[in-house]
Amino acid sequence: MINWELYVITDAKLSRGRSHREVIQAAIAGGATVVQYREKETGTRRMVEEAQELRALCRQVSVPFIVNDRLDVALAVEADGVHVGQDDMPAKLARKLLGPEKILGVSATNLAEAIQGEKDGADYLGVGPIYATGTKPDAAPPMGAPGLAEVVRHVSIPVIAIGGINANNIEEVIATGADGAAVISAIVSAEDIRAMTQELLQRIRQARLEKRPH
Ligand code: TZP
Ligand code: MG
Repeated sequence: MINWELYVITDAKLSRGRSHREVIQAAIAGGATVVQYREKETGTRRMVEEAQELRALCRQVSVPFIVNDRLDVALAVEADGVHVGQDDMPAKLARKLLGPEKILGVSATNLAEAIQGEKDGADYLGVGPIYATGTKPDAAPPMGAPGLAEVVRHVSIPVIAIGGINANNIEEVIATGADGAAVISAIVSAEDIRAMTQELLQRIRQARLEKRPH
């Protein structure tokens, strides 16, 4: 069973000059439960090197390591899985190439995409953007917590919310019943990455406690 609570995604441009290693080490120290390597601008050779480094780091602490977009890189570094968006390798083909064991994540910007992703063999869905975000310029319009709650009600695989999530709204996100939150800027741009990760995780756990029927 994977703990999806706090899924941290890399972004070299937003990391204030800190290396992926430095960022992810601090995020893991703060309690990140899943790590995704996301790189849109680097050449393949460099991507493989960076992914290999993070792969090793995550393996040491048994944190699942997922590669964004690039199935080839994910396979090359023996990542735990790959995450594909609506313009990437189709989920069904990704599943076929990955085999049944590896983790397949699919992005969904609305309910129809979420339902389709589940049908196509996704192990989890990245659902969003929930709120406005500057991190992904081509992101779909934000669906808000109500849109997320609707997805949660209609799928049975884990739902990881993404987009504009920070310490001010993460409890609202988790209160929808989402299994976790995926965060880029609020963590990788934080002055103290470890402290911010700890704070987000603590807020997630608080929100889950409050949600539990008593
Ligand atoms: N997909 C939907 S929104 C988004 C992605 C990759 C960006 C999330 O970044 P941030 O900084 O946590 O808003
Ligand atoms: Mg993608």
